[in-house]
Amino acid sequence: MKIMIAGGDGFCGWPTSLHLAARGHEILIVDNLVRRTYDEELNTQSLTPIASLEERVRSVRETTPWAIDTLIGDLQDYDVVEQALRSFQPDAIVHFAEQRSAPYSMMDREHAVYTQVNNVVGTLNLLYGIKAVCPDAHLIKLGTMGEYGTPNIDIEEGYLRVEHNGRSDVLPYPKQPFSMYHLSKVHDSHNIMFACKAWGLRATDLNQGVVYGYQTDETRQNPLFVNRLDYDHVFGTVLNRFCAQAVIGHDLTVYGEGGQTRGFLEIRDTVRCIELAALHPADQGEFRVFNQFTEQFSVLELAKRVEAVAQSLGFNTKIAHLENPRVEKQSHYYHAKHTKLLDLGLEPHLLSDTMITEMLQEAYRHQDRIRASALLPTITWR
Ligand code: NAD
Ligand code: USQ
Repeated sequence: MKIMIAGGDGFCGWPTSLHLAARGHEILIVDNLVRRTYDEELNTQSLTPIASLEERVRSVRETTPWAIDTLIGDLQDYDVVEQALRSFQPDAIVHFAEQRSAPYSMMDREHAVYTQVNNVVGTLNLLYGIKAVCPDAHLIKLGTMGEYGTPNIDIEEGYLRVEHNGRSDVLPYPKQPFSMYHLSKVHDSHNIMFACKAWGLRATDLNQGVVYGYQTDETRQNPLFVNRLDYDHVFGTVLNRFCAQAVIGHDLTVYGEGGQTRGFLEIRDTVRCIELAALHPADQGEFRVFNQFTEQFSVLELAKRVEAVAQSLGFNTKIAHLENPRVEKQSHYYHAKHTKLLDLGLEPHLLSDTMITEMLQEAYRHQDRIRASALLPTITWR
């Protein structure tokens, strides 16, 4: 297949590009490299030293038979989107290219507006571009489990059967997102659903949980293929942050009670889920929703897992309960369905002590790159 990967220089996009290219698909990465400029803005960097996109792709060409091409451009610019679609004529478009940090979106008005404009306009341009150029192509869009929030009933995969005043219907599952960023994903979902209904496009919204880990079989093959690993309070996701904190003797930063429960998955399952969605496209006119995670944990459970493994390796690790900078329920019911990707053949890599050990060892190897002052949260929701 010809697969365009918007956001292919990012944390999920780069290993997905490698994974799909290694399976014989022809890849076009479209990315404006803005993730690298957020690092400059925030005075932080990936825990792992990463090559430039140019170096990454050059070394792919020099050392593998894989087909990866690049186009540096912004999805907010419709001409870029249309040019990419016209020249490449993709069978599938995987859309990762958004500002994805909840704290970044909550910094101030400017960052909230930037996040929502970047994400909503980029997705709208893609929808109009697909309609104009390749209406049969399958849009695989990264949504997020945080679109649903934490309702006191089971979370379904996208849709809920509702009985009301003696009638019943299957309706989009109610959305109660956690941040201005998560809201941008809700807006995207509505726009994509409308485009499928009105223009007959085909799309899969992958409501992904929190991703941990960073290596896949392909990123391990060459030091220039290594993936980024964020540990800072703005872009680091919780388990990856805990591993970085443990190796420099920083307390594990549990926000509030730590009863916040989320769906999680390892990056190796992210790339496989995208592949499964691409191999089994949505029907023409269908807006399909999968919940993309493999296990659910509370934040405190994760902190205890990391604490135990880190202590067994000789680190003096402790858990600290910080005042929660976010507005979220800290103790709540959480049960989200996630069977559709398993039905397509996903074989999950569940969180193991071996995995946590590897993460701690890797963080220890690069501990000189950890800036301790980037660990404590300074952005509040209030
Ligand atoms: P990331 O920030 O590492 O990667 C996003 C990439 O998109 C970056 O390379 C960035 O330069 C590019 N980009 C952003 N805006 C762009 C634009 N307007 N035009 C072109 N390129 C643009 O993020 P990630 O962690 O790889 O996340 C990828 C997607 O998956 C996001 O949509 C995110 O919401 C979703 N997601 C991520 C996680 C997670 O834990 N990382 C979990 C659930 C969902
Ligand atoms: N948390 C802590 N301590 C920390 C960091 C986070 O207790 O040091 C808590 C947060 O308060 C939250 C939970 O851990 O309750 C998850 O936070 P996170 O920063 O790991 O993840 P989140 O902000 O939800 O965002 C990440 C990605 C985002 C993606 C989302 C999936 O950055 O792109 O959409 O995970 S989900 O959470 O399912 O919506």
